[in-house]
Amino acid sequence: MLLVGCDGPLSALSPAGPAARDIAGLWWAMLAGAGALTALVLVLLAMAFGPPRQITPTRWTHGLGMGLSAVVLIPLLGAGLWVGERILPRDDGALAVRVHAVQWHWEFTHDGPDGPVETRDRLILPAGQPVDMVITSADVIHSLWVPQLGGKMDAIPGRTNRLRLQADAPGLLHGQCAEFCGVGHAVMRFEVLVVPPEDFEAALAEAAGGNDD
Ligand SMILES: [Cu+2]
Repeated sequence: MLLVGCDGPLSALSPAGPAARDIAGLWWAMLAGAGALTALVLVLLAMAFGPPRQITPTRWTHGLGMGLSAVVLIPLLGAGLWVGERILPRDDGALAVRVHAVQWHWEFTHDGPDGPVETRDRLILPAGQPVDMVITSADVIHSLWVPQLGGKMDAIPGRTNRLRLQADAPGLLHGQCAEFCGVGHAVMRFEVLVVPPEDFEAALAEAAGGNDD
């Protein structure tokens, strides 16, 4: 029942894209691993109250100290590297959106059919294709996070960071600044409008029209 609380628009456990799915899978694997280790510790604790056993020191150091750590840590490290590498942006000509963080809002600049389209606190993405966020900051460190699409990426003054996001299907998702950045941090939220790829240019044109008002 507690897991019901893990659902919702800002939950990394209800993924809506491939990177978020990988991250959620890793989260569940780590939860299972932590559960297994907790159970093992409880078993060892229970055994400690039983009669003394003859366990050689080498068995402790090699078996539990090295063997168990290797069994747990090597797959976890491997999975972490694999997932991490898969969600990195790469030079494959993917769409890019410039993301500029300002105390306390987000400015998104999309490449529209008639030039750049700037939106405030609203990111527009085409469904089913990778889009690279090119992230900068005007003042302090912020962090771009759309939990249902992927991990966080810091927006750091004087630096450009990249984060690849991909959404499965059209819909409205939500994002939030994930690095405390001052009194307005809690309200530094934004919407992610995911549209069918064939409607992407129309959505940008509409957003550009809205900006002129
Ligand atoms: Cu913030």
